[in-house]
Amino acid sequence: MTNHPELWQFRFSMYPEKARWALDYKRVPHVRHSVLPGPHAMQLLPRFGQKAMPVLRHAGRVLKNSAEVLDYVEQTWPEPPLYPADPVQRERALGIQQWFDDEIGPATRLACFHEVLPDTEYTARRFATGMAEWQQKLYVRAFPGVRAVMRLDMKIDAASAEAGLVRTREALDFVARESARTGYLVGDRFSIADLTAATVLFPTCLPPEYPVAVPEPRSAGWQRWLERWQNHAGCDYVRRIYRERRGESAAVAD
Ligand SMILES: N[C@@H](CCC(=O)N[C@@H](CS)C(=O)NCC(=O)O)C(=O)O
Repeated sequence: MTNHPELWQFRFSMYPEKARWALDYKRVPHVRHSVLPGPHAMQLLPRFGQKAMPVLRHAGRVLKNSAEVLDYVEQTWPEPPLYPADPVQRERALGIQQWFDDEIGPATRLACFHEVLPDTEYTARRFATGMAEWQQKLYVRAFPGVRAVMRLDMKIDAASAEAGLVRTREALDFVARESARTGYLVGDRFSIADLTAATVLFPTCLPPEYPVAVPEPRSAGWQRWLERWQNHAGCDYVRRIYRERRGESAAVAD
């Protein structure tokens, strides 16, 4: 048994990356449990009554949503702060977090998945990053079934992907515009708003400091997706925030 916080995650995905980043930023030693799309439902549901991640367990508490996880992390390990001290700025930062969590994240994820899910071997191996070779091989074989469930679950089709593309552009425009004056989305310092925006946009801009290795060479679908956005000023912002603020892992097991 450990006293460290335990984080359940998909290694490759955006909302768990929010939680990892907050824990790393505050240098909180923690344990990560990595699962795969598909089998994750059986691992998470009986334990937590939900299958979406991140889930954080610590000191008898279970936090089940990235915003709740980040709030708990902020209250429990206040330094360095992710919430602005000024109440008006804090409200705005939390509002930006909510917009990215509830609207931009699901829409952009769906549009990106629409392009990358057909790349069976690549996408399966990317999801299974860090797992043993035999597990990766098995997962590649199971992936067509997993993909079908993902498409149904997230309602991924050409029309929803088109809408997701529009929202991705909207989000990139937003971060480019709002960060133009000070470099940050709220006030003149890094906050939860920047952490959330950069995280939700990492699969679109793929900053070099994104801490999970991705298989190379990248698949045609993902490459197409990345090339579509890489010259957008919003990606300059995402890359800069990662470069300056992402930092090193504080995990004791991953
Ligand atoms: N609003 C939630 C979204 C969580 C979410 O969509 N997590 C994805 C990974 S990025 C997940 O676990 N999906 C698997 C599932 O729902 O079965 C949050 O902020 O935590």
